[in-house]
Amino acid sequence: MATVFLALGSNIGNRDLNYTEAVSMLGRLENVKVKKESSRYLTPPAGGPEQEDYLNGVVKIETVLSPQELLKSLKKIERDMGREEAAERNLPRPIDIDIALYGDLIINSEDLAVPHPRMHKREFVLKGLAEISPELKHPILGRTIEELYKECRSLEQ
Ligand code: PH2
Ligand code: MG
Ligand code: MG
Repeated sequence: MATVFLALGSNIGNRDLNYTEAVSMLGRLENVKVKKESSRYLTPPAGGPEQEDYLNGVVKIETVLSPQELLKSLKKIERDMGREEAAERNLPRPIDIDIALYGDLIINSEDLAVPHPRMHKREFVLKGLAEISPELKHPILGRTIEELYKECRSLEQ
């Protein structure tokens, strides 16, 4: 059984409703248990064209699915919720579900990088993670989420 932290974001349509729907779809996945949810917060878009603010947050799950199996299920939820195959990165979307951390696994395959390669620089991921699990250590950087969050915040000010 692995503990996994998912970073969610919505910036099209009714963002809160999209987010709620995604969490309930996660909960209906076989072999996935939703354990905890951070608060949800609005954040300005990082990268990409001009677009709406994102509603972001973090969800902690437990699963026996492998990282690849989990990724497949997450992509299916994104598609089922109307996300289209994008030619470009960082386009607006009804829901984005990224694997931020999968236990302390380090994965660098063609379609999946875990820990999420930019999570330690993204306040919109660290904020939710710090709420749920401040003591958790980043498996590559060896630093706690709380440290990374504080550093990220101080760099932005
Ligand atoms: N996701 C992105 C790109 N930019 N900006 C914010 N604020 N929130 C996101 O979830 C986000 C983003 C790519 O997945
Ligand atoms: Mg993303
Ligand atoms: Mg994604």
